[in-house]
Amino acid sequence: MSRVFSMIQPSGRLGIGHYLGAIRHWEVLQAQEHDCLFAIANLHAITVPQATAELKQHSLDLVAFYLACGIDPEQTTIFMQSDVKHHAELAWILSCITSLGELNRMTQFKDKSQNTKRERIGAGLLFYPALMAADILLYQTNLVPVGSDQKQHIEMTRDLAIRFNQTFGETFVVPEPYIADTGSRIMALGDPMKKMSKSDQDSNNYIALEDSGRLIQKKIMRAVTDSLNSFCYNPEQQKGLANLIDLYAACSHEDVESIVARYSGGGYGQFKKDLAQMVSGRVEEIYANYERYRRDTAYLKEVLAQGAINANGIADQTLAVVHERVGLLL
Ligand code: AQP
Repeated sequence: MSRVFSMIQPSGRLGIGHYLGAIRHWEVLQAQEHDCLFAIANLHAITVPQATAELKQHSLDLVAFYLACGIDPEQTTIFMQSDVKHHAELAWILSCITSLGELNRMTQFKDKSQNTKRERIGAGLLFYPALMAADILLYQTNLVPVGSDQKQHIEMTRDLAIRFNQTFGETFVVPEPYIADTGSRIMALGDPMKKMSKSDQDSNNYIALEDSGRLIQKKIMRAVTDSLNSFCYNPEQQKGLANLIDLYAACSHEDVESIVARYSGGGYGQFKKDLAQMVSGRVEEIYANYERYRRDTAYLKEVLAQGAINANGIADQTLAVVHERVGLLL
């Protein structure tokens, strides 16, 4: 049985990208009876400014969405990152064996800091990958199911685990990324050059799991394609269409070739209509479950309390070994 760990930031409204890139794989791994831990990454969320009340709301929303997507607290540990203090402590220890050069090379850091003056960029944003490495290594994780944007961070986590083990003695399991072939990078509907993100200022760029069927239909019908009017999968020249085909493939579990074979020869309109219907069907199903769970705040807090007990139990053991290895104990 492998240990599986992943998390999502409560930094906005959850979108179809998070579901297809991450959560639906969590459910599959849970069904395969792996030992799964899925967290709410609230310490990561504050690497960029968050409004206090919204952060609290989004954190509970996310728990309800995990449950709505089929993550079962009877089988899986669901917890709030800040409820396990060891994340911050291990992040500090790992940051001491991380170079500034490595941190500066991270593309997520470059993307998120590019429009901010250097003196105003929070150090937490730069140290994000050290915290992420701590999150994963604390639980002796074997597999990390994520979207492809997180690949570089997982590689750095592996490097840090290997470096720590070589310096201080065998301590951490070196984790493997689990990145699916389809749906691991859903792009913005209005700008297929950038990833679909929950913090996008333009809500037409993403499909939120809270969007109504009508709104989803409107967004997909307006999604950027091209004027070639040739239905084929060509991510180089027809990025917008390729993104919608990826979305279709991930939602339907169908391969790209058979989707292209079905729609080739026709325009994009019917394809977009069918895609909208499929996406809205899945989103509405999740949202109906979500509403049911979200009404019961006491239950959500109970799930988190139990999750914190389980997670702290594992984290205690790892951190005790880390202290011993580094020499933080007398
Ligand atoms: N567009 C996407 N396609 C596929 N997978 C995605 N993920 C995020 N966006 C897509 C995956 O979802 C998991 C959780 O992501 P996160 O919220 O912790 O961080 P993020 O990747 O930075 O997501 P956002 O929406 O872009 O957040 P903001 O806007 O707050 O920065 C990860 O596994 C991620 O790969």
